Amino acid sequence: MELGDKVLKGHIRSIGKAISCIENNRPEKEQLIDYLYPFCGKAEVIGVTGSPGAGKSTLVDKLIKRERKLGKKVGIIAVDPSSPFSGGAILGDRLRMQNHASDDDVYIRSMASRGHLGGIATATADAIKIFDAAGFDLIIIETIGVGQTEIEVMDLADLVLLVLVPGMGDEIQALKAGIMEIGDIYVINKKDHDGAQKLYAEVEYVLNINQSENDKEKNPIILTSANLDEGIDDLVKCYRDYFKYIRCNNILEEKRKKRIVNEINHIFTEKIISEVNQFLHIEKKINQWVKNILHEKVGPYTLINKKIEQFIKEFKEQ
Ligand SMILES: Nc1nc2c(ncn2[C@@H]2O[C@H](COP(=O)(O)OP(=O)(O)O)[C@@H](O)[C@H]2O)c(=O)[nH]1
Ligand SMILES: [Mg+2]
Repeated sequence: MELGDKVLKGHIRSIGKAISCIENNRPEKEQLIDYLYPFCGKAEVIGVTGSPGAGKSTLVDKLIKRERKLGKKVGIIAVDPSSPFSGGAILGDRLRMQNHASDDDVYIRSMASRGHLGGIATATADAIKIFDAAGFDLIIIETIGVGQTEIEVMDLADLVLLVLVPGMGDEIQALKAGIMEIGDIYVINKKDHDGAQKLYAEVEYVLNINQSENDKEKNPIILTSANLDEGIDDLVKCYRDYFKYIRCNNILEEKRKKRIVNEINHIFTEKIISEVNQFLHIEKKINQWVKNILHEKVGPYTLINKKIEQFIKEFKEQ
């Protein structure tokens, strides 16, 4: 497979082409992903999430710098679930990461929500495989905001940095709303702003009350000033240690297994639904069903159960 082979060689334009192929859900997508699959599993995946303006892109830029010094190839996927196009926010991100524009071992790709059949999380999962097979050592996924889709996207990472900043007010709301739980390492950025220490204490407090007595490994909290390049070495050391810890304790293995379960569920559900839709010609029938429910007051459960029964009967007779 020509495109697949070029991706395996790390050919940048082919990586771009391969990602476009999954974004547009081209027919050759499945073959491409499965061709690359045996070469996946080596890359480490870090997720970076937090409110817009928290400094995620600035931070990622500094992380790229550190990883490049160690000779690592770094791929960045900027995911914007809220926007149908790769718009302004992502352009800004590119600007903040432009220090690496001429470096062939850094590749930044943005993905918007437009037209992803199985959802943007599935498309991101495939993009990760492309980077992985192409020999990128580290893949960083940055989401634009924090919401349900972002949480799904963060499930794809081996380790998640949750970036919080003082004075935004919504941070403590986020802690309460359970968004906190998606973080493995808590980064309090803009430590040059007032309130950073106070936020540190609050985060520590919330983490303490949420952790059980026997939870030995605490989630680290790191203070940074991304634009001043402060605290970044601490952060890098912290996630390196964290990777070691999750590798040794089988946590990484379990995370990856859970991810495969999600992936199977996603692909399976999507395919079954599409098969059933085709077999039943649901598109053609749905108006009649609406009439049944609206005018004849047939309950939706009764109607759908009856249709499924019919479907199974017809299917068996086939
Ligand atoms: N004062 C201060 N500003 C920062 C810091 N980190 C980032 N910024 C600024 O915050 C703004 C938003 O940063 P950006 O990286 O785009 O945030 P993102 O939306 O989370 O990706 C930019 O103007 C950055 O220069 C920091 O540690 N301290
Ligand atoms: Mg950003």
